[in-house]
Amino acid sequence: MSSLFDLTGRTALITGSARGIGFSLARGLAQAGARVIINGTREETVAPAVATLKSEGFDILGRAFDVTNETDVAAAFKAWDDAEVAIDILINNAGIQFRKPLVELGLADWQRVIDTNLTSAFIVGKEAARRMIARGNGGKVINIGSLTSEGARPTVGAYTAAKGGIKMLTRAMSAEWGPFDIQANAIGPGYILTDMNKPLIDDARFDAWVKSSNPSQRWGKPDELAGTAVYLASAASSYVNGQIIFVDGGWLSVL
Ligand code: GCO
Repeated sequence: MSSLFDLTGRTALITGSARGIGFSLARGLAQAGARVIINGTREETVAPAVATLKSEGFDILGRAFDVTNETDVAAAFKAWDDAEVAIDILINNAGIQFRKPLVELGLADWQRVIDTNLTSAFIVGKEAARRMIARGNGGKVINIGSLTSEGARPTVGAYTAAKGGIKMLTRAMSAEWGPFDIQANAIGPGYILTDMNKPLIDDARFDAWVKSSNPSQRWGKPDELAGTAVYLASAASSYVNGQIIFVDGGWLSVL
């Protein structure tokens, strides 16, 4: 059974993995045997993340590029083609948050959130899937959703629209790529202790709301998402497709 979860011999690209949830997923997949490619927008953040995981004995590559820029993404995949680095697992994790009421939200800020949180999954997913299909060995695509893939709260409208789109893009990917033995699924994290959520964690009222809204009565930790990512990246989920698995302490299961 344990070999079902073994990622030895696989290469995983995780976007937005220089810190936060993405970095925890990178460590988790590396612990399961994968070679992992760290991505971020800046070399100054990618390099230390690569060094940290390498110092822990893992097989790590890194590349700084903008996942919202089609030219940058194509150049990254060309470089991996030339180096004969075949990506078997893609985790579309890159994301930003921008909290403002919709009536005050500027179009540029709306577009930036949609581009980073949703469009990047299309741009990077397309490049990865083309190669997985051409190689004929199947593959795994894991998109990072959110509680806001299912429900909304005020002031995070662009993020919510993007994360709702992630749920349906995941299903579209499964519909088109399933015949090539590529499983596309999503993970829906609950409220997780990350830098992005620090303003919320530090807000006593919001903190109390999070703790009272899920049966686990606490915030999740980034490392608590790694097991689900390894499962979806491995042979253990070979007949799981188009799903979103919520790792939310039970938030969406209770009234
Ligand atoms: C917010 C948070 C959430 C969480 C997460 C919940 O402002 O409400 O940023 O969006 O990050 O997505 O699942």
